[in-house]
Amino acid sequence: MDLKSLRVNGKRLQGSLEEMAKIGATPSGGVQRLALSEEDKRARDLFVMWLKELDLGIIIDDMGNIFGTRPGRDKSLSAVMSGSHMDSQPKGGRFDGILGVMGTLEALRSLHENNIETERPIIIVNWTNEEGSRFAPAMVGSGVWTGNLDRGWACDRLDINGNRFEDELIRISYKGSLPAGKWPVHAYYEYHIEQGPVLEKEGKRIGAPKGIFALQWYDVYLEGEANQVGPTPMAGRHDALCAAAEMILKINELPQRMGGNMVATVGEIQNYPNSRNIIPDRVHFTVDIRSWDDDHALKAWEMVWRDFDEIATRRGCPIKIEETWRVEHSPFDRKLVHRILNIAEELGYSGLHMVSGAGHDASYMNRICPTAMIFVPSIGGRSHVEVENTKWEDCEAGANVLLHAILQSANEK
Ligand code: HGY
Ligand code: MN
Ligand code: MN
Repeated sequence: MDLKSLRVNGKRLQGSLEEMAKIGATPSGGVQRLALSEEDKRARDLFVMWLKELDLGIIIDDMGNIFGTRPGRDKSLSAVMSGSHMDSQPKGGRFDGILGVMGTLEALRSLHENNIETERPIIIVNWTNEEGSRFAPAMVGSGVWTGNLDRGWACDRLDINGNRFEDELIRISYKGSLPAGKWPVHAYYEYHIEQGPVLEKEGKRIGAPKGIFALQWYDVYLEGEANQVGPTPMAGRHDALCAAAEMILKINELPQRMGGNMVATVGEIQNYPNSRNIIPDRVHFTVDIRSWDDDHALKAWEMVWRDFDEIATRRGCPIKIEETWRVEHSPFDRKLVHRILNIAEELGYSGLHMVSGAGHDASYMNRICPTAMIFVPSIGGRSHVEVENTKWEDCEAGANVLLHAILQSANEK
């Protein structure tokens, strides 16, 4: 068969995505498939069933990462890997992460039904807890597998209800016996929605990010003094929520103060005791700072930390800060990035060289092997929301680019 004419089955890909979107479906058309939840388990079970239909070897490691292995003609050659994640945000979309897993599955289904053998083995992967929403930080499965996160530390991570990561993994029966740890990888591709407005604005169908921003996550804890709101004068209060409010605005102003290509967000906050007639005495909030330039992001944090210290002192609210996660920026493999742009052109799709502001498991894979990503447009640039959407024809186009990128890498010596 002329491999160049090979294409995925767009309808079958759509069917798989629609099937997965039923798992954890929310009333407004999104999904809730939090890492290691019942919904995550059901998606994993369905994924493993689909892998078995393709006679793939199944590996589940002790971080719950699921691998499907397809042998190549030359067993001595290292594998080409491709995949993403199936866990979602609390009110997430039907494409984030799952598109990359289903896109790789569709590529493997296309190879399988056409009896196409490759020189190299091909491995599909579903990484555990990419989102980091239930269990911070993000990318825990790939982080441990690539040796960038400590297994014990990861296993002890707690969700907001005090559930422990490893206990939840055992509860959903996805703690495999094989210790998560990297093996030689020839190339890693991750297919993903852009999660931003650029491709749609530029009218391009395929994005080839040159890399991913540096990501920094901090957890800030403030202590104040609770009291009855009525008799307590304003002067002398130690209101933890007011201290947090000043700090949150400092985060929002940070990119403008720092200049350059940066974003900074406070996305999560807990306020205690959270009663309308008690002055708050404990607040926890998260900080997410991203920039293409690692030093720029670090300098930003140093500057805003000084502001926090001044606010905490002035308001008499002792502060504790944890650096929860830091991933340096990832410049992807230039050869693979250009391969993706060339394939897009050969297949008649417009392409765009860009950057990724969203974090992906590819950040960690990029540290151990040549890595590149394939993006398709997010309608309205929206993601991590229930209205997240991508045109089916774009899903199919991205999967075709992925299929040929995998094929080219799997047939090179
Ligand atoms: O945070 C991110 O960008 C990804 O969704 N984990
Ligand atoms: Mn994702
Ligand atoms: Mn995400």
